[in-house]
Amino acid sequence: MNHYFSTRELSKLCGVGETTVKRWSNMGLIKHHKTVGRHRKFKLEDVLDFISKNHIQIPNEQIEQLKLEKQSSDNLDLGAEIILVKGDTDALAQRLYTSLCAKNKQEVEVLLIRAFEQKLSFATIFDKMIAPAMHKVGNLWENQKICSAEEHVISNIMVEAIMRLKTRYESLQSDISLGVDDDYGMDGEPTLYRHRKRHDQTHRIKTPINDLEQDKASKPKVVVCSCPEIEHHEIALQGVALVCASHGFEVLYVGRAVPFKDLLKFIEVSEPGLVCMLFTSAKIDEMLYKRYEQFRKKMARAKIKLIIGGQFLGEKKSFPIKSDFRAFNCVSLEQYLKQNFQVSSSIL
Ligand code: B12
Repeated sequence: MNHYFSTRELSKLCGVGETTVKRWSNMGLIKHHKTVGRHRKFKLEDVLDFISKNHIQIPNEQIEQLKLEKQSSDNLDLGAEIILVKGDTDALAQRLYTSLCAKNKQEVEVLLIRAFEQKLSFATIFDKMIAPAMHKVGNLWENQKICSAEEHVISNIMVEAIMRLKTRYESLQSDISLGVDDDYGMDGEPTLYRHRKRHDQTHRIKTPINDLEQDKASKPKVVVCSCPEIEHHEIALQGVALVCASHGFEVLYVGRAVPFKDLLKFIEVSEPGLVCMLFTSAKIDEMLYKRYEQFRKKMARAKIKLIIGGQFLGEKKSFPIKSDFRAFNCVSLEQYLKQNFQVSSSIL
């Protein structure tokens, strides 16, 4: 359940119509906030307050459940929640950075999950929140304000929070497939999630995605997400994986520092439609460049699209890294996917 209620959710809880809830909020009986899309949202705390002051009859166990949820949401103060409701991504990035520096793991997790619940896309969460916050952490390390060990702890907190976000997303996906997504939507607006088709219970992605030029079959496109050899930065790759998954791709996440020969073997058996590769700081010397070029040419021959992205801090002018597409960030990846593949509908 969200920590904010939509008008519809609140009307269900109180057993009244949505118009009644709107009237209550217009009369100031219950406080509301507006989302970026100008929908009303009711904070859990205000709902509890309203229920008790107005003696609304709600089963005890439901009240207890709400109180439990309130406890778990209390670690994020109202200031941060308002930022989330307004979708102020700069303030969100700053807030994330502060929570990371304080090593406040729970707050980092809550921030990401709330951002997701407020319908920020994975691309926005990574481009506008995680990247700026992590770049600042990098500056702290570069200026010796934090040591390597501290930077590692912060990175691990970030990675764990992303994993939580992924789990949250996946559980929502399986709820949808089971048809229990009815309450997930704002103020009666049709939720985008409902456009998704039901699917079988395997881990394969359900949305039909078809390469424009090729097959129109319902088989999902497979994407392999990998770092090249000697590249240990992979946080952005986790964002790439989530962006692809949320557009219906089946993601095979290979991760950090994979030798090209091993990656090739894996690609032969998994037959992806595209490969996304991250270049943050991998130093591109002549030997690595040769191996990469061989890999790239094999991808081209197999008609597998190769998308690269990252900060390219180790790229040399003499060894320019070629690909089918160089993504500037996750939003540009999203645009590329939409232009080159038939993505049924973004679920975010
Ligand atoms: C976290 C971190 C680490 C962690 C990584 C943990 C992990 N699990 O990923 C650890 C501790 C392992 C690490 C190790 C090292 N690090 Co480091 N690290 C960072 C740090 C602080 C954050 C990186 C990050 O996660 N950013 C968050 C992501 C989301 O942002 P992003 O990379 O910009 O990605 C965005 C876009 O570029 C794009 N994108 C990125 N990749 C891709 C890929 C695709 C396919 C697409 C479509 C898009 C895309 O989308 C993202 C969202 O907008 C950076 C600072 C920085 N400036 O980034 C330093 C930094 C990259 N590290 C640095 C260094 C020096 C190192 C080490 C050499 C340190 C050492 N002596 O051991 C090693 C190198 C290891 C190696 N061989 O790879 C330097 C690199 C300097 C340089 N010129 O090369 C940096 C810049 C720090 C600094 N300010 O000096 N690091």
